[in-house]
Amino acid sequence: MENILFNPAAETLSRDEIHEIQSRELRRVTRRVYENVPFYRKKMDALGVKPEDIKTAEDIQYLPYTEKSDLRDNYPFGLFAVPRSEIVRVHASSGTTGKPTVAGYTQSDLDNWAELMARSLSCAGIDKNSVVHIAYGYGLFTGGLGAHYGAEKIGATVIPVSGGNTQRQLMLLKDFGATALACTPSYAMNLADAMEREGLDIEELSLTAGVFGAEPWSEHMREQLEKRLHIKAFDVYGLTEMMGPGVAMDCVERCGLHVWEDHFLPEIIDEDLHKLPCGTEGELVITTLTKQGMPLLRYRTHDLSCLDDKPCACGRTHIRMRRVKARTDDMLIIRGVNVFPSQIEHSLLKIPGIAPQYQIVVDRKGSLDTVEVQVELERTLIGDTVRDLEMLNHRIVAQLASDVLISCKVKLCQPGSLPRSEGKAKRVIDNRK
Ligand code: DLL
Repeated sequence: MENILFNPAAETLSRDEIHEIQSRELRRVTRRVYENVPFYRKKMDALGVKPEDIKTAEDIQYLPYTEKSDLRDNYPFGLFAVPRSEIVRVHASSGTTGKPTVAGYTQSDLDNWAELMARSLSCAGIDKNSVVHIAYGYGLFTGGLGAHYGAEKIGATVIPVSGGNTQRQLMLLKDFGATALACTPSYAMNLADAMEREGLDIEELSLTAGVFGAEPWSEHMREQLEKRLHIKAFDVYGLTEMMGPGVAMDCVERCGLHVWEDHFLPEIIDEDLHKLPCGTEGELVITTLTKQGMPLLRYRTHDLSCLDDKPCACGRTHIRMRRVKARTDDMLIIRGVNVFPSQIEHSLLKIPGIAPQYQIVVDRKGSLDTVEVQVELERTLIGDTVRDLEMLNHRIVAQLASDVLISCKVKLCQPGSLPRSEGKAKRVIDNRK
C-alpha cells in the first residue's frame, strides 16, 4: 500500500518545530479559555495559575484537568469559548448515563477537523481516486460527518450510507465499487458475516482498505477483518470532546497511531494524576491546542494507552499512541480480580473455531459474582458432535482461567445468534448494577 501524506509539510515537522507550535498554541488556548470560559477562569484562579505563567508546552503541568463530569455540569453549552452565534455545528455522544456529552464547532474548527481527517484517511492509502463507503452513523455521532468531510477534502468519491440495513450496504459496496470502508470494526465484522450468509464472493468487491474505530478492537480482529474482507485494516481514534474521529491514526507501518500534535497535546498519567514517561501505560489526557468553539485543557479520556516518540518509518514525525485496548472505566471487578473485556476477547480469539462475536454477562448470586461468556461458533463447527463441543467449551474455560485468572461459565452460541450493533458493540452486560 502506498504511503500517502496529505500535508507533508505539517506531517513531517521536526520535533523542535512541533514543540514550538505546541508552546505557542498552548499559550493561546490558555488565554482563550481564561478570558472566555468562566469554568476555566475559576479552576485556574483556584490553582493560582494565570495565562502568563504558561510559556512552553512543559508548563501544561500547571493547568487543571477537565473531566467528563465537568462537561455534564456545564451542559449543554457552558464550556463554549465563543458566542453561540459563532458555533456552526453541534455534535454529541450518548453517554451511558443521562445527558449526552456536547461539542460545539466554529467554522475554523470544522476546517481543521476536515484537514485532520484527510490526513488520517490518507494514512490508509485513500486518495482522490478512492471510493469511500461511510457506514459510520450520520447525525449527532461524529463518525459519519467526520469521515465524510475528510474524504471530500481529499477529493475522493464519498458514499454517505450511514449505519444499518446491512443487505443494502452489501449491494451498494458492490455496485458503487467502494475501495475503502469506514465503520466500526464490529460492524465491519457484521458485513463480513452477512457477505458469507448471502453467498457474496469477496472478489466481487473492490475494497482495499478499512478505516475502523470508535470502539476497542484487537490485533486478532484486525487479522480476521483483513482476511475476510481482503483489505488492509487501519485504526482511527478520536472522541467527541476533542472533535471526533481523526485525533490519531494508524499509518502503513501500523505500530501505533500518530496523534496530530500540531492540534492536540497528548499526555499519559497514572491514577494519582502524575505524568508518565513515553512507553509507560496509563490514562490518555489530551489538550486541544487550536479549537475555538470548545477548547478543553487536559481532558481525561479514561482511555488506556502509552506514547512512543521514536521516529516512525513512514516519515511522519508526530508522536504515536498505542491502540486503545480498554478504558479505565470498562474494568470489571469480578470477585476482586480486575478484568478488562479486551483481555477476554484476546483470550477467546486464541482458540480456533471461535468467531470474534461475544458477550460477557456478569451477575451476582448471593454475594458471589458470576460471569458467563457467550461466544459464537464459526460456521465450520456447526456439524461437530456434542462431545467435540463439550471439549471446546472446556478448552475455553481453561484458557480464560489461565489468561484472565477468573473462572467463567462459557456458553457456545450459534453463528449469528448474538445481538449485532450498527455502531459500537455492547460487549458487557453487568446485571450487578
Ligand atoms: O467514537 C469518535 C470516533 C468515530 C472515533 C469514528 C473513531 C471513528 P465518542 O462516541 O465520543 O467518539 O467515543 C469516544 O470511543 O474515548 C474511546 O473510548 C472509544 N474509541 C474511539 N476510537 C477508538 C479506537 C467516537 N480506535 C470513545 N480504539 C473514546 C479504541 C476507541 N477505542
